[in-house]
Amino acid sequence: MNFELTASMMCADYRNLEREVHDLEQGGIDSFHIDIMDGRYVPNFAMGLNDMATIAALTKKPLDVHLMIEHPNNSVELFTERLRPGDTIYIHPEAEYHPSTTLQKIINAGMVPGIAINPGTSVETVMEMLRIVDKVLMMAVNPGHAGQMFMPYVGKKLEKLLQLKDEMGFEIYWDGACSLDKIQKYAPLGVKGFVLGTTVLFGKNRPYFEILKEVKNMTGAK
Ligand code: S6P
Ligand code: MG
Repeated sequence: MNFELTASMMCADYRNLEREVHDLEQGGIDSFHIDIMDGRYVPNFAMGLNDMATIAALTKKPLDVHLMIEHPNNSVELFTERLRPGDTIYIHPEAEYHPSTTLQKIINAGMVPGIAINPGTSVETVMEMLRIVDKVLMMAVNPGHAGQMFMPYVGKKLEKLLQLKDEMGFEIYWDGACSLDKIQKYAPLGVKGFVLGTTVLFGKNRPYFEILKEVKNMTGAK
């Protein structure tokens, strides 16, 4: 089975960010998930341009930037100019008047375009955008915080997305309350990647390499 594991860096230990990035990379993480929150689109502030640029400078692995901000069209260049070709930017379609314009800016800058779909957002409302994006971040919790409860009703939506992904040309990534059993269930069905936060990876007082090895062994990852 071939799938990607991404580290949710808002959960990292900021006392030594360099060591965190190094240890995650040594442990075999595939990319770094950067949650940007503006205190308006979501009721929290998390990570900023400096955090993002610092992590980008510390690793050659891809960055996976999840914009939980209002009207990302107004500031998307601040992100694209600090990222590298091949990094991903996800926007929330509800946060934008013309999300396809913003997605086009991301494409023109050489980044991978993605949308994040909240638990309460239907696939039908973002259908045309599925043709534009390469990645869909399926939120299994309401956006805003780490360590939240899994919303079981997203399972039905995930089934729909799995049916559409090949025809419409996108990959599905899981974000929020991602546990081992979710990876075991959904990776074989075609979910391409999983964002690991406090549920599996961070704050466990165990080395990251040990946890990541366990996740890979128990899920048959290559
Ligand atoms: C939530 C955010 C996520 C979380 C991550 C935390 O708004 O987009 O990326 O940081 O999912 O994981 P966990 O396992 O603590 O829920
Ligand atoms: Mg996220």
